[in-house]
Amino acid sequence: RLPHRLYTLIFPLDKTRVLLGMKKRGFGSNKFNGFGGKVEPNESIEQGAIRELREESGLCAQSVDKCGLLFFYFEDDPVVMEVHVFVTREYVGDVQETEEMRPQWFDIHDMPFKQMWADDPRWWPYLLKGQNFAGQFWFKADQVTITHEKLRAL
Ligand code: 6U4
Ligand code: NA
Ligand code: NA
Repeated sequence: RLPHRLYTLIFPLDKTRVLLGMKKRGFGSNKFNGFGGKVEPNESIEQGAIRELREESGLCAQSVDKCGLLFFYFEDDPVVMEVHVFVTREYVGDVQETEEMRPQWFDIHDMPFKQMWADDPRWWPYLLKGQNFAGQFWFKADQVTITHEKLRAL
């Protein structure tokens, strides 16, 4: 079994919109995405999602809902990214730009998929329907091309 590394990915929602962040540096830079990062050794996965959201957007989530589990394989990297996906509808605080992310609200039905990871349009419909999902995506080293995928509702 390949080594896995734990990550979170969290999407703040209101009635019609989702808050995404333009990633300004590091892995996935110049893409819009939810907020998230590596889970630290001293925290639960849920705590990691809440912490990353606060660090990257300024929002403090008061509750989160698990919605998906994604595994990403890159042809040049033996470490599998295990990404736990959440939504939150209850949060306080003011949205602020950070060193890592420039936040922007988008209509949930008009997503900037051309500027997002290539897997996102595949599972976003499940998230919108409130249908939990699990997926595996195999990427080429270019981090753009998906060579193989498995995706199902849970
Ligand atoms: P550092 O700079 O080490 O603190 P950290 O914020 O912990 O980084 P980061 O930002 O590199 O971690 O985490 C990657 C983020 O990108 C996680 O939220 C998961 C997300 N992600 C990675 N591959 C993805 C993909 N194919 N599709 C997607 N999100 C992905 O939608
Ligand atoms: Na991050
Ligand atoms: Na981090």
